[in-house]
Amino acid sequence: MFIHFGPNTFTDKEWGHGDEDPKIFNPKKLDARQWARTAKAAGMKAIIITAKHHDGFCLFPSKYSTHTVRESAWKDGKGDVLKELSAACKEYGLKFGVYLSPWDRNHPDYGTPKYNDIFAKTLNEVHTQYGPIFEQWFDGAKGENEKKQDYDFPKFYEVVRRNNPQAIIFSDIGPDARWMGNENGIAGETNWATLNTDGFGVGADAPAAKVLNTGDEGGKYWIPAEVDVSIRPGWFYSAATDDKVKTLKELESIYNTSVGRNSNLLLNVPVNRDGLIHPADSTRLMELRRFLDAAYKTNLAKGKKVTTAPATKAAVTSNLTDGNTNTAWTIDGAGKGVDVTIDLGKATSFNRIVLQEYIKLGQRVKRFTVTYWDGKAYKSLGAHTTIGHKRILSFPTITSSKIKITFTETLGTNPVLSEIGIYKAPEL
Ligand code: FUL
Ligand code: CA
Repeated sequence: MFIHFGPNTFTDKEWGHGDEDPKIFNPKKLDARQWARTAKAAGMKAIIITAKHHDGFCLFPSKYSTHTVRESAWKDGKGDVLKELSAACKEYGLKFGVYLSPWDRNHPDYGTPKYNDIFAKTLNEVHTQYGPIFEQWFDGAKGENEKKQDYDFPKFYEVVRRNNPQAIIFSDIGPDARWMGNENGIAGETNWATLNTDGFGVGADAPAAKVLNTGDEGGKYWIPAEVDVSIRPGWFYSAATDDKVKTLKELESIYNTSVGRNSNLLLNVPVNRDGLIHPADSTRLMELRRFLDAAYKTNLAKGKKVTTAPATKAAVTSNLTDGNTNTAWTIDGAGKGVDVTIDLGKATSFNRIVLQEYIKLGQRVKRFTVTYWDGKAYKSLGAHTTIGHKRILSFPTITSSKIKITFTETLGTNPVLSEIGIYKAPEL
């Protein structure tokens, strides 16, 4: 879960100017355990919070700023949101991550060479006091006609690597996870986990959004996409959007275009002025959880017979439907025109097919088609492109006893798949 929270929550702004009175920050009922409990119940694995957004306000009492919780009215300046949230994440078995915006509209040194050092020190505070931190989120945004600042990203990365070597570093271009190019939750139908980043930077220097959306086929670096999107129209809470929380149908669609397109989903659920997640959001999250549990409870392909043409050994083909992502199937050659047929044994209704590459060996499938046996002939379920870690195909319910996946092109090497699942999700 992504959480946007700060002075903007109290001013109904998306981008604060940095000159807001810090006293306005006063979430009297703040309960980080409620956030963690909600995230956990929704099935999420981690929380990433805006430790510092563009307005420069720090949700922790940073030594390097005078615009922090310490200067706020909350808990008479003695509060520390990061401390409470990192403890709550530990309690609920969630990973804890932080967003720090390099663009800072409050700090007096922003726009001078001194700022890079200040930012590195601020990062260091966060990474030494609130860890372990599983992901460092660097935002690439900056308004027009703002002060110029050349960021020293190598210096920032060094702080993260030194303190939390396991942490994923996210920015427009990684180095570990990349922005997916839009804020609507829609990764490319073609989505390579690889990207060419030599000569590129974050923000204005990033590759075109279209490229971030699809990755680069055969790209030099492994930088999978992460999909950040808000459950509301804005990133920050506003009472004006209480009735605009995305519907279950919209959220399921986002799930399919993010998780189902070789990405991780980072769904933003903003905290309100009380310091709580609003019931409109938590209710929707629970609906989504219930839906996903129902949709993916029964894998109709599990244990079902698989044949391939050309043939592969039964012991290997059965790996495709054993429900275990650590066992895989492959076939010699470039995988052109290889058919994989799953025999369900009887006419069965379904509306989702989930394909997974054995991602430890990279991403290889470039094109594949899906057909299903309607009792007389094979009918098309479309021609598709990449698979990656997970590809979800969603379509109106059909009834069939057999599906056939045909690999039509790979990156010049054998396809390696760990699972093919078939499901019947509730209709929305
Ligand atoms: C953007 C920011 O400008 C938004 O305010 C928000 O934080 C979003 C996740 O990233 O670049
Ligand atoms: Ca398997």
